Amino acid sequence: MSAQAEVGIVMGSDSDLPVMAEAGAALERFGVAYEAVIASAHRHPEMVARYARGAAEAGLKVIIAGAGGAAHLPGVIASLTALPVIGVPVSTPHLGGVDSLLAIVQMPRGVPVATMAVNGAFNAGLMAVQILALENRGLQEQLVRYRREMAAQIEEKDERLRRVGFHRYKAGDRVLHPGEERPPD
Ligand code: AIR
Repeated sequence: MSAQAEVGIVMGSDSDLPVMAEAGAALERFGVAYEAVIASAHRHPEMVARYARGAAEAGLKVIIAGAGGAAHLPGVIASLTALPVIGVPVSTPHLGGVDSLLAIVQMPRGVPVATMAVNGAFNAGLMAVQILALENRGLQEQLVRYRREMAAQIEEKDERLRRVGFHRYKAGDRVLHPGEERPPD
């Protein structure tokens, strides 16, 4: 039997999946059980309402909601549950996700949504872990290790840059200018 989900990842469409899967990846990294749901605030508002109203009783502790365009999903969910809601603005072809960002971030006083960067689903997962870690020592320790690993990576990159020099530093870490050849290692 799979573990009781602590985090619900809700998305407005299956087209949001490639972005929202990153939230799942972050939760998996920390061993947090989650469920993923497709439920559009506009195309199936009843389903969204049912899910949000039943979320706390179902054992969820945090909801991550991602949508693009007129992205009302996180706000609507936040209006129907007292669980913390983390919003992920998903990028869009016409307006690049600024539309999603503004739709999610400008919540009225009284109904907050913790809004991430455009396509910031990985950070949404991390934020959920940080919330759960308030009551979970094991997660706190994992978060400390995660930060240490990040810092160690930066030190490694810095060391490599100093060693090989500005022009030979590569390994996919630096974006080449158009027409620029990658120098040999
Ligand atoms: N969306 C779905 N219902 C309401 C909204 N705002 C969003 C989805 C997706 C975008 O519309 O979250 O980012 C396009 O959806 P689709 O299904 O047309 O690809």
